Amino acid sequence: MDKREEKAEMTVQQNREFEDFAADVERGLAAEKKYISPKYLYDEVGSQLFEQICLQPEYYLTKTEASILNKHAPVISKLAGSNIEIIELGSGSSSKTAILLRYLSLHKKRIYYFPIDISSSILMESTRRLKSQFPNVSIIGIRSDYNIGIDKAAAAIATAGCMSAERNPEIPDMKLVLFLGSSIGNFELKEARSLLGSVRKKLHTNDLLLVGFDLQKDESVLNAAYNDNAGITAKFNLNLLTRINRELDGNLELGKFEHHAFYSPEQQRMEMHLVSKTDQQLYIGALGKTFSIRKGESIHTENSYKYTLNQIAALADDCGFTLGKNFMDKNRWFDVALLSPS
Ligand code: AVJ
Repeated sequence: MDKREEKAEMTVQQNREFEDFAADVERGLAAEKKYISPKYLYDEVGSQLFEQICLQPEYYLTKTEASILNKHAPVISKLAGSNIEIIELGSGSSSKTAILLRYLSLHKKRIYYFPIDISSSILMESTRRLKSQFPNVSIIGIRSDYNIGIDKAAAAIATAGCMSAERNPEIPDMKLVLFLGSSIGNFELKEARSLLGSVRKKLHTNDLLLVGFDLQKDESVLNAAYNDNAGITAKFNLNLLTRINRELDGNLELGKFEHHAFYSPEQQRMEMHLVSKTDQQLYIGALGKTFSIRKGESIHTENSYKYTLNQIAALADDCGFTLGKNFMDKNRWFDVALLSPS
């Protein structure tokens, strides 16, 4: 592709993303219970805010998962072959993957790493950092959401596999798929099954899947994690309105909404909402439409399901995986589940 074609390609993709966002916002704001998919929280600013959330004292998830990976990296590394392809869904800053790469790169001959993320800015930043940190690892970033990302990674692997066979005989002998951070918690059980099911179809007997699950725990711990004192989670949630204003020419006033996050024991999930403080009209220029919202009515922006070990085992089983190991912290707040094709 030359520069001009590259640009044209770019525009086509950006157009499609704009259309998707506009259509999803239209559907979500017209619904009886207003909602917008959490994937739209991650524009450039949103992705940076999420990185800040991970540093907040109340947000135990990232720290706990990192400590689990630090502790068990040797075992995980031993299970992997000597030439390995790592595919990560929703790689973000890749900071937790760096823990594994640090260990794997000492012991493995050849490592390909395909980080997949929806945010191009964070993907470019993290691939640049990782390339200098791990010069021996081949890193190919894929900007995409999960479903399309898996296919793109599989295609890239096919090409990379050919390239590596030409240059050296070390053809990767296994895939390690990473789905960390409890991002799986954003999905309804049905969607989680379909996502893991489609990952399963891409894997062979010797491949492995690591999935980070946030576990059920005391409600006060959960509520604090999504209502940090510094107000970063609130900013992260409200930034969705800024994104709508910028990308869809909206007139939404951030001061007229409130961040609301709470644990629902019935649904076994954290819910995040933007609650309207007044009766108001929401005008979206790109749609040429106005949506009414009442005082106290909310736009539901995220679910974050919390799992039990039994639910994890059942999910693995439903998707054609055998649950090999639950790597957990002492408190049993978080689980990194190791799954292999049954
Ligand atoms: C990235 C989906 C795992 O649900 O905990 C953090 C996103 N939302 N604080 C989560 C999030 C509010 C996060 N995941």
